[in-house]
Amino acid sequence: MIRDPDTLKAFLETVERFVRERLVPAEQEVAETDQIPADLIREMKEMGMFGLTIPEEFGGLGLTMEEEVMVMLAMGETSPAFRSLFGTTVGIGSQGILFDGTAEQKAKYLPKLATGELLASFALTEPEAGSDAASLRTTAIRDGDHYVVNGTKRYITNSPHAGIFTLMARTDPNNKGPGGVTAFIVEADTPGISIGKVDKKMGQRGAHTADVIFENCRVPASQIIGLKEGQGFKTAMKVLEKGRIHIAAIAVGTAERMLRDALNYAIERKQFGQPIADFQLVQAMLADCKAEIYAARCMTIDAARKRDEGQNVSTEASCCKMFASEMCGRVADRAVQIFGGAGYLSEYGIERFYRDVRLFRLYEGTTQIQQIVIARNMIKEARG
Ligand code: COS
Repeated sequence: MIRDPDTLKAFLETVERFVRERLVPAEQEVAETDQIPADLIREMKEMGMFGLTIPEEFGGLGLTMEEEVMVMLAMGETSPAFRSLFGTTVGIGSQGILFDGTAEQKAKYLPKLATGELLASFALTEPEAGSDAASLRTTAIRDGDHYVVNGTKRYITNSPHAGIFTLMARTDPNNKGPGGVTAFIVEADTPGISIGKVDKKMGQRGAHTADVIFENCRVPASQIIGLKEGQGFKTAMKVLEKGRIHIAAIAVGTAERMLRDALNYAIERKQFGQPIADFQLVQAMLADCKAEIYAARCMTIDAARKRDEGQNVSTEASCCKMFASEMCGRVADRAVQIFGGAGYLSEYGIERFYRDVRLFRLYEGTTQIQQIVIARNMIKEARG
């Protein structure tokens, strides 16, 4: 749902200009230094990027899902690391508080998240619990009016910078399934929390992930999201469902950028006396990319609109996350192919995107998890 087309258009133009004039020129520097310059972070905060999804009453922009998709399509036009900087704060890190938190929890945290004063991370994955999220082993054992948390969370995006964690921990050791999991808001400066060394990744340099280790970390019972034990897995699933539409949009946007770079290169690069864009085998690759991007774009917008209408979009969210991320991988591969030998050299930038987008097929649910969600929903519906 687009609430006011003129307001959205003006905001999108601001984002597009920022991406074009400030972020694209900084891509190589970020890749080399693994740091996003402080002035760019400040500008993103000023633009409201950390508050995209936080309701206006808490100081954010309160974008609908469809509006958020439009912004992510625009952000896709540059290195995914820039999106990642605010992605956990507008997405998986904050939305659990918004969906299931108490009025006090929302009032305390959402305004600071909206301005970017506070960054949020989502702490679900563990060394032994990834796709099988319900098997997580981190424990939170009640002790008076606190819970004592012990365990390790892995690959936690933005954890070195986070002010709060949306933490999923097992409060009922006798319940090894999803019902034993509770979601907490844990402030990062709580004694007993330490952050591991920043992971060395295949791509997305500038976006930082690390382990988060909890050792006898005492968290007040008042920090349970919604004050209800045993609801954490459902909160996590709801958050991830929305996140999957967001990731689909960023995958579409990034694919569009790679295709444009490949098209421009194909028009400039001459072989056998003519631009390689005039060869039909190159044209086939360009056309396949265009059609697949168009399909993923339509799917993502459709899923967003249905979610805004209040429909259950579990299946659609997984369909568009799976299709868009896999499509983005194919586009990246063809783009490198069109660049030929230049595609393998870092100075042309396309190999960086090729590595960066590989993550889209993995995080917020692998392609195989999306397949499981889609098929399970189909079977459930058919059985009635
Ligand atoms: N919204 C609301 N509730 C949901 C839900 C959703 N999208 N998905 C599941 N639930 C609920 C179920 O309805 C069920 O509730 P009841 O017990 O009341 O029936 C409960 O959550 C457990 O669901 P389910 O039985 O499907 O859990 P499983 O352990 O079988 O796990 C998968 C399901 C595999 C889909 C889940 O573990 C998953 O999504 N894994 C991937 C995790 C992931 O994306 N990790 C990325 C890390 S963060 S970057």
